[in-house]
Amino acid sequence: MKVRKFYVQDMREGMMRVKDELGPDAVILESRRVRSKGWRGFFIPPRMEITAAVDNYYSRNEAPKPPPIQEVDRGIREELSELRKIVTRLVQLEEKPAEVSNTEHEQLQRWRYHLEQQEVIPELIQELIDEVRCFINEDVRLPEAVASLFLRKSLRKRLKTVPEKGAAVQIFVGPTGVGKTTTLAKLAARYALYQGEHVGIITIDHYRIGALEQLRTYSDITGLPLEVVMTPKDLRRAIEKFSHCQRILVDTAGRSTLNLPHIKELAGYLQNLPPAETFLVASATTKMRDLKLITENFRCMNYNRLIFTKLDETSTYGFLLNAIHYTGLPVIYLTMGQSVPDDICVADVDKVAALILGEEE
Ligand SMILES: Nc1nc2c(ncn2[C@@H]2O[C@H](COP(=O)(O)OP(=O)(O)OP(=O)(O)O)[C@@H](O)[C@H]2O)c(=O)[nH]1
Ligand SMILES: [Mg+2]
Repeated sequence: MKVRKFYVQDMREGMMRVKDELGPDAVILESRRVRSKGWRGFFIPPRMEITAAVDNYYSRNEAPKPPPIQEVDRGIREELSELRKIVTRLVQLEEKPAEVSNTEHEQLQRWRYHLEQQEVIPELIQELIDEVRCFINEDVRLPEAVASLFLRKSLRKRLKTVPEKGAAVQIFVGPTGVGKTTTLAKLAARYALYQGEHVGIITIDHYRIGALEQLRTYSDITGLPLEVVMTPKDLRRAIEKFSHCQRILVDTAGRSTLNLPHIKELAGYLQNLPPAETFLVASATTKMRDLKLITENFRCMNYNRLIFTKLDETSTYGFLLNAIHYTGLPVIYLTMGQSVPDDICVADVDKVAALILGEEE
């Protein structure tokens, strides 16, 4: 600390000198009026004595010394070594996805748990977690909102949907009671009422009591023509008959997933038809293991799109991802209620991802 006394006329001059000579950090410790010593003191007015002090004082010629060059060098070397460690770690993570360990990052653990609750199959959960593990680790902490973008991105990459453009002939196949006829009625109304298309309906369901009445009721309400066919030949003829329609919707009888002969018999109807969109209709309430069986056993129907019904009856949505994974096919429609024609929407990747991530209200 440096302490100095200043003799000045008044406080204003004193302050200026203190700041000027000791710098802006100086503080005034004491100020008082004093007379000059000797006989002159009687003839001139008393002056002001100011005592001021400052810490870390350097005179103008005495600037603080820069740290020695070796010290700067050491600092840079330490920072470089730290950077090298981070780069090496990132490269390792990139090359080899880490195995699941007991010390899995807490954020990854939460996502794993969430995906399990959504009944995503274990192999897909592992793929997703391994993929995002590169970005989420103990060294690099990201805010939850940013980190979850990586999971969303990985999820989106695995989801497939398709725009509603639609072929002229659309066929609905799938297990019993999943909502094939109801979905057909919803789409028939949508095409005819909202898009102003000419629509013809054909059914080859003459097995179940009441099936025909159900479809006839929809046909009467909407005024759309209905054809009932008994043989594969009849079906081709009916399609021919509706050739003036922009849309021909074909309902089929629900078949038990385990009854392969029945499924194959139905597949026989679908040979030699004009190019068609064939929808595999499945309920969101289907057990995970059964879903795989359905996708396999109905393969002989050559379905090329997926429709999921009864989303209003579940709160787990992993099946959407699982079904796309099992089949490699896109989901086109989702239905979420019994109301015709309202309870249906075109599936889109963001919506499906939001459902699986639990972000959809
Ligand atoms: N909650 C709910 N129920 C639905 C949905 N879609 C259809 N249903 C109901 O599911 C039941 C069966 O529907 P259908 O359309 O007859 O099913 P299907 O697949 O044609 O049945 P089969 O022809 O016997 O194989 C009916 O009670 C429908 O109202 C949906 O999205 N949500
Ligand atoms: Mg039906």
